Amino acid sequence: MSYVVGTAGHIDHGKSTLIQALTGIDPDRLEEEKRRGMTIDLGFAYLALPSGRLVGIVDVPGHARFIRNMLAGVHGLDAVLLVVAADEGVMPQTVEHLEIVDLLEIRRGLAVVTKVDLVEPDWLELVKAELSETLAGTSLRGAEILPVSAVSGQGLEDLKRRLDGLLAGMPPRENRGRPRLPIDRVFTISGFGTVVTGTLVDGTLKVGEDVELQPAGRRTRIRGLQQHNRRVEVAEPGSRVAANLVGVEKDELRRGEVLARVGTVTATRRADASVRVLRDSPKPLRHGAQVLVHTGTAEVAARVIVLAADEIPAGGTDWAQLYLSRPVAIAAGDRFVLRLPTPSVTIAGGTFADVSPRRHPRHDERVWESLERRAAGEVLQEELRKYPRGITVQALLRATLADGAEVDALDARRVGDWLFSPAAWARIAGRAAAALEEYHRAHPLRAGMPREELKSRLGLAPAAFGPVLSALARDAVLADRGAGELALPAHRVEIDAAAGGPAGRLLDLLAAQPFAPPSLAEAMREAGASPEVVRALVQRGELVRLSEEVAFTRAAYDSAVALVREVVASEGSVSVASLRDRMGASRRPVLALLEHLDAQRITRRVGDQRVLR
Ligand SMILES: Nc1nc2c(ncn2[C@@H]2O[C@H](COP(=O)(O)OP(=O)(O)O)[C@@H](O)[C@H]2O)c(=O)[nH]1
Ligand SMILES: [Mg+2]
Repeated sequence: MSYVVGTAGHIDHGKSTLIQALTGIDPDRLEEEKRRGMTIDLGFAYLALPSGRLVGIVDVPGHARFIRNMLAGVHGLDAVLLVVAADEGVMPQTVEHLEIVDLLEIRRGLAVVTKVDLVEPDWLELVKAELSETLAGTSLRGAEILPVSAVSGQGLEDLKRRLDGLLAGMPPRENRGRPRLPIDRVFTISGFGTVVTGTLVDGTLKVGEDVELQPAGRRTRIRGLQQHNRRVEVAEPGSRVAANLVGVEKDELRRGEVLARVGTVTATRRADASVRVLRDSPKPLRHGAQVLVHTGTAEVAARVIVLAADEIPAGGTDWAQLYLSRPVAIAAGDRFVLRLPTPSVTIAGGTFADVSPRRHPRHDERVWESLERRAAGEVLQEELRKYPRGITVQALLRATLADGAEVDALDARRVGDWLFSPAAWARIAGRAAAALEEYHRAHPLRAGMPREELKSRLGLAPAAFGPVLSALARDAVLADRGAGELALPAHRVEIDAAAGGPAGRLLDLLAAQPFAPPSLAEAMREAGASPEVVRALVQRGELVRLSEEVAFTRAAYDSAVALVREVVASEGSVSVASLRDRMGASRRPVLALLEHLDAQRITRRVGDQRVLR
């Protein structure tokens, strides 16, 4: 296992000198840094501790102007060395860096008092007391305070031993199979091409692996990996990593982008988060405030939507949605720091709870109750709530990084590949029933609503509709009436509410001359029957429509068919003329009947005769 430790503290307090004394590597690598004798950007070194434990080191600039560079360096740290010069004591960036460490909840650290060669023992005691007070109430409270001198070497070995001890108690880094390398540096090495570096979190990276760069979404492949100047095949989470990429130009990349396994991380412009405002913040965090979000190595402008109140007061913690000015690749559980742009000041920090949230109504307690459950670990259940039209199992697993077993434990309705929260399912069933009820009221003579119409009414994903329909039928919310029509199970077509209505009159008219009925149009007119009535009678089987113009009652039709069978049985075939004579009908209905029987594949035409099939 490897580790990453960072420095923090005011400018000129001896951070870079301390790292050089500990590692032999000058972290100030830029020409300008050497010329000005000050750290401007992040510096990197590495160290083997007495136990053999390898530690990557990130040295940060102390100057207030370069705070954004400092912020890009502190993500993913296992421990921090808060450096304070013995001759100056606690200074503004000592406090600001400590606030940032506190907001990021980095709990392991050592307070290193440097330059002890410059002060008297009494003074040193005062500085230590002041420092201990400054640490109180932060994530580094109670951290050991170690006096050192990079000049005399005093305390350096002790520091290494203490750091070793601090890291010994660390639990293994989380490995969620979602490796992410927030990029802090991009450079080229002649003969190799583009190299990016960063602190790897959440998973391992392998040489040869296909990866993508977010938010751009650009694909590339890892040609080589290095840790602490040595080639490795696999880089473990929680380590400093340099990755050599195939086919990407240096100019196409910048700090703040994220190298990730393909398809595991997406960039977002919206995130729900728990936000804590510093106790010593000069201002509350107001709803609508414009802030700078620092997360991973990214810095992005954002607007704060405070969900419950109009502001989060100094010292307070509350839920907010951050609306980012551009997409950034983040994950639930990532920490961030919020700064106000002018005057530039650190004001708050927190943890992302949901990185693909919906827009929320404000002042709605259901929103933060859901976020609270999510933060308490009910990620899958709360994620499911976001999909009123359901979500596939695969998509839900992708969104939450959960495994299949957790899906089985969900309180959810599963139909085929689709999952619905109980509320979403109830809503869908309710809407289906309401739509059918309305349809039956508007079209009482129809057996049911066309399937396609219900499909568009429910507005489900096309692939979800089929499985949902089967499940609704199983639940007896609706019934399939055949011919692509859906009805409430209790729906019955009542053709004539009262006896002697148009349907009865129509059937009577047709039955009066069963084989030579009046034309359908004429009979309908006379009976006052609408096309709906005809359709309903046909659906119920009381009427058989032979053509546009000819309809038989069921009884007439059945005996005509029987007659045809009888004639064919005794004579081998039947013609229009012979059947007309037998039925005592005119040519028109007989022709319609035989054509209908052909279409029904009961008879087959041979010349001007018909035989049975
Ligand atoms: N006397 C003395 N000077 C030191 C010590 N450590 C650093 N310095 C000096 O303090 C100045 C600032 O150091 P530097 O490492 O650049 O500080 P940083 O801004 O915190 O990185 C440099 O001139 C160093 O030589 C120390 O232990 N003793
Ligand atoms: Mg420095």
